[in-house]
Amino acid sequence: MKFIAKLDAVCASNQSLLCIGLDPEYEKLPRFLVGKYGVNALFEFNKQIIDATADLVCAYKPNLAFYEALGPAGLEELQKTREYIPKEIITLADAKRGDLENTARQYAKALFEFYQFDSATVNPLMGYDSLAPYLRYSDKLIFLLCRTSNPGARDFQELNCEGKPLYQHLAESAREWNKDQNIGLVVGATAPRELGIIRKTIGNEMPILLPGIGAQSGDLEQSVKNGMGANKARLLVNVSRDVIFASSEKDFVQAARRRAEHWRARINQYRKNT
Ligand code: NUP
Repeated sequence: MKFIAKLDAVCASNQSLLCIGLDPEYEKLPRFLVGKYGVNALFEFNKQIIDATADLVCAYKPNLAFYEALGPAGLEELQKTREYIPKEIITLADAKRGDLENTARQYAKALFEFYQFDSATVNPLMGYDSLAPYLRYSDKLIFLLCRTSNPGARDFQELNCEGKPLYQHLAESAREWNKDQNIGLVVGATAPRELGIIRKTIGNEMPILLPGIGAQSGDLEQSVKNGMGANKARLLVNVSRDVIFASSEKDFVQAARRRAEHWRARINQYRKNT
């Protein structure tokens, strides 16, 4: 199934644009879980979060850093997590890869064939040939970093190049390269104005991954308004820490579900009112 069809189906069935970031920083995991499971607490934690929220989300986004930090044992936790995510829900590897063509082919193979993620984040700085290996997977999708949520996004992404900011050039190229509907963009909720410009540039079809809600204090209302595409969707609103670390006590699962319900409801309220 093509990525876009799977995304539309799950957004409709769960009535949700919420993507939960599975970033299980080892030091922040509930102590009682680590005491019982050791390194395997990563998967145990994710499993309980997934069980409690699978009806509230359109996607889960593990950021590979939190798994790689623990070496091979962490990668096993990543694999188990990917395999545990219900098959109708989008899986997104936040890996921000970007490299030469032959190297990129191996990254794509790892993410799409070995781990079998539906999508991944990719850094487009090295240009089209560095993206081509991922684009050969016509059922998968890559989200290109375009205007990121961090303060340093201004250092390069907003530089004026031939009369337009760099992020706009990126958005124009993404649109041009998107022959198989397998490109999306990453735009931070901390930059809702730029998000509006980017949505206008790419049109309504292309999905946008929107991180920066919750811990990074992005503007949800303006971002939903400016970022939605076709069917008031095609926007994946990521929240990681604010959901998964809502509590570090025995009630962490219930607390995570409450935060996920809160974000889904707010997103849907802004969708309705736009
Ligand atoms: O621009 C970006 N900003 C961002 O926060 C691109 C990203 N991929 N992310 C990732 O989204 C970040 O690395 C982390 O995995 C997640 C945001 O987490 P939180 O701030 O909601 O906890």
